[in-house]
Amino acid sequence: MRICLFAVLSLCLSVAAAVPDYLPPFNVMANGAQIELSIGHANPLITDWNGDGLKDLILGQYSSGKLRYYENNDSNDSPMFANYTFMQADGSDISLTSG
Ligand SMILES: [Ca+2]
Repeated sequence: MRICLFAVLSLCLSVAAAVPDYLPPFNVMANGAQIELSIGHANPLITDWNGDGLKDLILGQYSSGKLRYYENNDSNDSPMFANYTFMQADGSDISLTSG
């Protein structure tokens, strides 16, 4: 019985340890201003898109289904994003339909 109780307690502790600790919400800035979307439903992705070691921001926007690319020009601890460009494929803006 002790072994079973120990196993249950160990499982509970490991589950509690797996609970993520989130930061409070904050505004993300680009080029000195808060990033705004004309319609909400943003889908952010943080990744080093251009391979320079700095994590960039890719933001899907609901209106027109385009993908914004914000290059990080500072550091991973204190990212600084410039104005966005729309991501392209074969010379055209990528546009994803909703639904
Ligand atoms: Ca980068």
